[in-house]
Amino acid sequence: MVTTQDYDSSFENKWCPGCGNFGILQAMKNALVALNRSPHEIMLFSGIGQAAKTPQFINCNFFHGLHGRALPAATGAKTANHDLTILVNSGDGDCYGEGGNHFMNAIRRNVDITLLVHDNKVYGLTKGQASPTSDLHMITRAQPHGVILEPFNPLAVSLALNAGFVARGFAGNIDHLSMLIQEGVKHKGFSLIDIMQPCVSFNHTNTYQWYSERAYELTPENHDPSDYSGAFEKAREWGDRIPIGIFYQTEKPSFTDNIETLNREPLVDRTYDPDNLRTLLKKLS
Ligand SMILES: Cc1ncc(C[n+]2csc(CCOP(=O)(O)OP(=O)(O)O)c2C)c(N)n1
Ligand code: SF4
Repeated sequence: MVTTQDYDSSFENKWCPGCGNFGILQAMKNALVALNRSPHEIMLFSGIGQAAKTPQFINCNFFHGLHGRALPAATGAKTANHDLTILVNSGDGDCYGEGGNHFMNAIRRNVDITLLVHDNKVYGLTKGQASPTSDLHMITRAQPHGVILEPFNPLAVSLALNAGFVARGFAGNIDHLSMLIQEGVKHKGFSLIDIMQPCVSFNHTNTYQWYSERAYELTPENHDPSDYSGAFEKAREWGDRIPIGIFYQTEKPSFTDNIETLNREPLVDRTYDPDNLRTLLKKLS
């Protein structure tokens, strides 16, 4: 029987007290326990940033790579060992800015991984510059006259790219977020969970109170997750009311299903005969 203690790590945590990342960390642990997955079955990937430090605080396999580059590394690992349950922790800057190209192409490949974007709408680690999801006119230390760029809408973009699982959670609603993570992990194919994450040090607009006053849950009464057009409508809703939950879900073959040589036992479990490689290299020389 797996417990949350199995996932406790001994690394010292330096996140600011009250940071939304703590809620996401707890929701992840709760979800993995509810799924009854053991730490050795899980691998986490991240790039750079406060969000990207998350894998250090969970006791399981992890790979901490370059800024914006978690998804290609995760794709490689899933390709080599599709028995692993892979989750990616990324910031809004890391994923939609520096890693924007990888974000789009991971969706197109439909790699069977769960992407958690800790969306605090600022660059937290580098002390509060605007990020791709910062709201228009938001004032930051580096944008004292307000942000002049239109915000990136990750849910609408992933829907446009035909992502099979598109969801939004809130770091202040741990049980709901844990449910979303469980559904994302169970979904076969790429899953995006964009998470509203208060940054108590550098984002004084989108606070816990601000989100709590606006967030409402998608339920079977107000939304059907198989309704593609309805999902777009919900993805564009941002203001006095902000939906959280599963916006869209549809199953289709994943990246490893689509490649015949990968569509059996994982590559890591296969035996390797160096003579085959020598023969191939001879043929090519
Ligand atoms: C290629 C590259 N560009 C810029 C940086 C500097 N840098 C490190 S963390 C960071 C911001 C991270 O913000 P975000 O991804 O939103 O995560 P958060 O810290 O808010 O969780 C930046 C710009 C870097 N390390 N590498
Ligand atoms: S700067 Fe913001 S994102 Fe980083 S640990 Fe502090 S509250 Fe969290």
